[in-house]
Amino acid sequence: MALTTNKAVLSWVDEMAALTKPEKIVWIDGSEEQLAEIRNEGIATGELIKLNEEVLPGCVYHRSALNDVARVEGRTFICCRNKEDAGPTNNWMDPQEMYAKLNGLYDGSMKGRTMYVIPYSMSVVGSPFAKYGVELTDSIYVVVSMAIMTRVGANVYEALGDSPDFIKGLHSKAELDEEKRYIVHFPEDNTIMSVNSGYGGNVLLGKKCFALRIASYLGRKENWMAEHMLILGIEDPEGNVRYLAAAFPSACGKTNLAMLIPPEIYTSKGYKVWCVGDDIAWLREGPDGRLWAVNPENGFFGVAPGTSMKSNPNALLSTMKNSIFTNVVLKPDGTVWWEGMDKNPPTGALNWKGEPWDPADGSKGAHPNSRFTAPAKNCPCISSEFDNPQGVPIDAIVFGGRRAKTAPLVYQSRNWQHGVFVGSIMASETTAAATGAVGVVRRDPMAMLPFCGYHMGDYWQHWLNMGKLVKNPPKIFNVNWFRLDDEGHFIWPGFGDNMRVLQWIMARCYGEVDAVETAIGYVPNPDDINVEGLDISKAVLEDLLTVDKALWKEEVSGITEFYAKFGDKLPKELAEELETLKANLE
Ligand code: GTP
Ligand code: SPV
Ligand code: MN
Repeated sequence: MALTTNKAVLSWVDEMAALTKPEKIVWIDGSEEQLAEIRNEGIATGELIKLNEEVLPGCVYHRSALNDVARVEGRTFICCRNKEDAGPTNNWMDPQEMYAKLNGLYDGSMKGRTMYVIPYSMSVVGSPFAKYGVELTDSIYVVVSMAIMTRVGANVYEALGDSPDFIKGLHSKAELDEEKRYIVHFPEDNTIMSVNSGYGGNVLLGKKCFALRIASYLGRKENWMAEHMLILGIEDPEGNVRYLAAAFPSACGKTNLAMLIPPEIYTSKGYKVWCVGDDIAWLREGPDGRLWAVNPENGFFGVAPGTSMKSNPNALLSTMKNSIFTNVVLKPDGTVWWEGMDKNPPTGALNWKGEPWDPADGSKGAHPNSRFTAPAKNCPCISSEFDNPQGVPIDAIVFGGRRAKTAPLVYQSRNWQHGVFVGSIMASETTAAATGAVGVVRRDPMAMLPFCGYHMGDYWQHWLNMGKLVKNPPKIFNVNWFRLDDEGHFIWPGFGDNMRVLQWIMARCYGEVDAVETAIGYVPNPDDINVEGLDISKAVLEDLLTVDKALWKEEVSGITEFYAKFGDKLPKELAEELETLKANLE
């Protein structure tokens, strides 16, 4: 039975049901009883596999199709009326043409299946940041995942009342045909349509589709920002907590940084790090003129490989109950494994494809983009402010990517405008989070290349405008944990030791430490990075902090080429910053 009398919801559900022709419609109310029933149905059909109840209570395993294990950027579209508004970095098609094409693909796609109607909120229901969505899907995996990743419940209908102001999301697995796979956004219609996929980032429509692509478009109209950022709080021994938000491209360390455990020299003094979010931040000016942020999600969809009790215990502990594991190794005892969890690959297990797996044959057991889906509340270091509807005040914005060379361990921009430039020139090696080549350096401005729902030039202008609108904006930094030595090893230890860099960043925000001005911005005095308890020589640290002018001149040509794509949509402030950089390198 329908759980709402909202006419816009009812007529849209009717219309989509007439198109996709499901056998029945189930209205999700968010109750544990209903979810348990649906989970059991998924277990009965094999869509989900129940895991060991003693070790992993409430957990299930899921495999996506072999051709369907990552985001598909080439098949992701922004369909606004004017092609120009989507910009040079998005795929575009005329909305009417795209609706016609999709209607063909959805026609009867749910025959013999159930259509689930999922009401969900991004951010706490009733928060000034909150936005509501309804996702229609024929996938039980999507229902149980959305119930972890977002706030699902009939209270969303109450908050919505009679308003048509919700994001429509239609998802159908259809035939999982990769030639007919489309992830489409109609920002002018508040609509998302996803078809022929079952992979998280393509089908959990609250996440990248809504909370980044649609939300970035809404944020520009409504003077706020939707960003691919983690949010964390650093508590000092006196109990003050200061927050920062950091944008790194997919699989470049947001989850790891957001949950970091500081080195012993910090914990022994009473420092703590609290996680507010690991992937998405919505930011707006607060009443005090600072920039405040919420994490609109309710769970973590994290990269499994490399997650261990050594590298990220907080993430691993988050997955110990009521979680979903996708495309990892399934052990005979009903537990899971992945590369980097420990040094003991299991025998007698099934690999991510569901085949008997012999670790000795050299193949990977888990897919490199295998993931866990875990409730945020499970995280031992979840912030007390996680559910605060007002969010947290942000002192620093940090950009970063995977760069073998060029980018130093950390540097600070000279001011907001220069900081926007620093974000706009971000580059990083591609990872397994999206289909295509891995390890290729590409420009990924603000880590939003695959997620900006409109013209990237307008997006940069919006960033510049926000710096003027917000009376007391955060300071902007750039980090790089991924510099390699000549043998191809990471020079910086990373993970928990990144706390040493965060401490310098916070000290800069509060005017507590000096810095050295270079061509690209302010770099730490090597003595100001605390390396106590770390086996790293001063020479190596100096090397990590060097700004190699020859490499940066190459960088300038790369940026010039990239900026040329944006024509007269490139904000003049950014063109000026590029000129300044060029001059500084002479
Ligand atoms: P998405 O969920 O795809 O947006 O990714 P994410 O940014 O949250 O990435 P995540 O934290 O899951 O990290 C992905 C990979 O980066 C893992 O393989 C980690 O082992 C590696 N990684 C994270 N932090 C560090 C670090 O400080 N140093 C090094 N060398 N590797 C790191
Ligand atoms: C990313 O790729 O940046 C992710 C995973 O966080 S997905 O939800 O698939 O986009
Ligand atoms: Mn992400």
